[in-house]
Amino acid sequence: QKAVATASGPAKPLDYQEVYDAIAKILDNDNYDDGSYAPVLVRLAWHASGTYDKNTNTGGSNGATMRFDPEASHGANAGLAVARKLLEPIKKQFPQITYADLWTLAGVAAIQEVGGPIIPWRAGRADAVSAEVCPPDGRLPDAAKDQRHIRDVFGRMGFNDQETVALIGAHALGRCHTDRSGFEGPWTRAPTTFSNEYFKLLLEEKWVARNWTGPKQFADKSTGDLMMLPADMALYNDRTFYLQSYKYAKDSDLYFRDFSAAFAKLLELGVPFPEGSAPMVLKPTNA
Ligand code: CCH
Repeated sequence: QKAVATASGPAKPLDYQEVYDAIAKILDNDNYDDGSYAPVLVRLAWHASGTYDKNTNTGGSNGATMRFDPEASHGANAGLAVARKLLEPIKKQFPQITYADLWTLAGVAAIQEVGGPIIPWRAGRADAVSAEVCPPDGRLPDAAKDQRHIRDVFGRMGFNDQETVALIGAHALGRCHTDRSGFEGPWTRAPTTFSNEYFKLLLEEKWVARNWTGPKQFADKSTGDLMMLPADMALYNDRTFYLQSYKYAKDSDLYFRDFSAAFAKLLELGVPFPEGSAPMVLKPTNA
């Protein structure tokens, strides 16, 4: 990391644990959604990274290109201004960190602070200076589509079926908002706790088409309070995805290990880290 020289001598190098702790402090807010910004920060880290195309080595978290239009206005990114704005005071407090590092670190902090696994994280992303390197629209998955599309999109990023299923299990967290995606509701009854609940519910509940005027989505037959997107149902309808989901529903430790590896990989897709850079472990605040 670059040390900034000041009148009183060289500034001390950035301590990423301090940045982590500052992010951890602003996660809770009783007046926002289910009481935490963690889910929307996880979604920001994912959408910043999931534009990666392994064939052209374009997209991905390097650059933090979602600061610019057209990417900021891509339909898939609706609502993520909330997450980007939330992190502005942290960027002001630690001007040395790049947006690209900050957004991915915030995703790590969000997962860890709501009870998820430790995610080894690396610094070294640079910020783009203009919109020229924004990825084209349409690289993130379409929630209305089925397993063929999901496999195509995650395959383009470089993920296999097992990693794809592990990543989508992040829908244990958060909810859909009608004013963002058009869909509505949470996937689990504890949307601010990281867990394998998504897989348990996907396999144990009976899912029926929701009767409403919004886009096609599914509701649990017993209460109608929970939801699945058509793309979530791909994990039920595809045999390989189903068997992997079953493993995660049965074995929470396995799920946590696999999610950690897949999410760490996601955040690093396409990033040209400096030679010798190594992943670090940031301590959860309750540890
Ligand atoms: Fe997702 N996701 N996601 N998702 N997502 C939405 C919300 C969250 C898809 C569609 C949607 C991943 C994969 C997929 C989160 C994390 C991940 C929403 C609602 C849609 C639609 C947005 C809204 O209305 O606010 C589809 C399709 C796929 C793959 O096929 C992956 C991978 C991750 C992370 C690893 C999180 C967290 C949320 C909740 C956000 C919030 O604000 O509560």
